[in-house]
Amino acid sequence: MAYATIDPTSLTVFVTGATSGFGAAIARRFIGAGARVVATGRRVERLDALKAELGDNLHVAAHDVRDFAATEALVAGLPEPFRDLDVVVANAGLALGLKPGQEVDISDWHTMIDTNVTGFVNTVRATLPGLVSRGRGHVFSIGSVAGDYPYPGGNAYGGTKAFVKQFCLSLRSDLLGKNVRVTNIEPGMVETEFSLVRFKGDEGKASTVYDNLRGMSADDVAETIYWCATLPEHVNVNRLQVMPTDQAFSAFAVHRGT
Ligand code: NDP
Ligand code: 8X3
Repeated sequence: MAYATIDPTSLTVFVTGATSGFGAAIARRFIGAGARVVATGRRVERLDALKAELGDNLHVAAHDVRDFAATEALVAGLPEPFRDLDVVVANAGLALGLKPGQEVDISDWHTMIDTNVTGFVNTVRATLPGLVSRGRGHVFSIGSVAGDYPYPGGNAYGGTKAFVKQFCLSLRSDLLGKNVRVTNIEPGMVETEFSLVRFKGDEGKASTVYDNLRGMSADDVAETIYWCATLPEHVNVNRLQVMPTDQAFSAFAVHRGT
């Protein structure tokens, strides 16, 4: 007998950070499968282009995830047939720089924390009551291998992704019995605008990150989310770590001679 998955045409998906990278790929994946998608971000011209590409099953809306009131108003004001969300992908986020902690610009730390932590919880808090009251839903956070393993210069970025991971595990406990699933996706290197943002527009530096390796694409990440979201309702993937085959772990660093 065929394995029964969730019918994607029954789903309404809300994805933040859809003007680029993972978010845009997630919107394309779910729309391609017949779902309805609400795609958000700050760059209105990118949202308009996505709308022109993906059509009537896509609703776009601009907001800054750091602004809880704006996020809550956006969710409350969603038009039919986008109002009853099933899948929420709190994806918007960024890394800024790779400097050691003692040299970092404090505003970079603040921006990462405001976006990846405060913006993330804003999205979850604005959407969760609807999922719980409808007795069905799935929240996805985008963690990172940087939240699992430390690396030089990962400081606040890794900290924000460790927060996301632990927050989601706790949220699973809160939601026991509510039929709302929670999954933290933890990708390694994926070629998007992520490194361009991390290196503040330096295209040369950004492209060397992905030079000469079989990296993962945003489509690979979108596929893992689509898979988790369409698994039968009684299955919850708690955490899913995905890396390019050509990325792995390294030995501990040791300083000698002090
Ligand atoms: P991109 O830079 O391509 O996309 C980031 C998205 O986040 C953009 O759509 C951007 O939209 C949005 N965003 C950033 N700040 C805000 C804000 N304040 N309000 C609303 N939207 C915002 O990067 P990725 O697609 O790679 O990153 C997506 C997520 O995946 C991030 O959380 C990132 O940390 C995580 N990640 C990325 C990995 C990678 O290697 N690429 C690996 C592991 C995790 P706009 O600027 O229009 O607002
Ligand atoms: C992005 C992956 O390894 O650049 O979260 O931190 S990494």
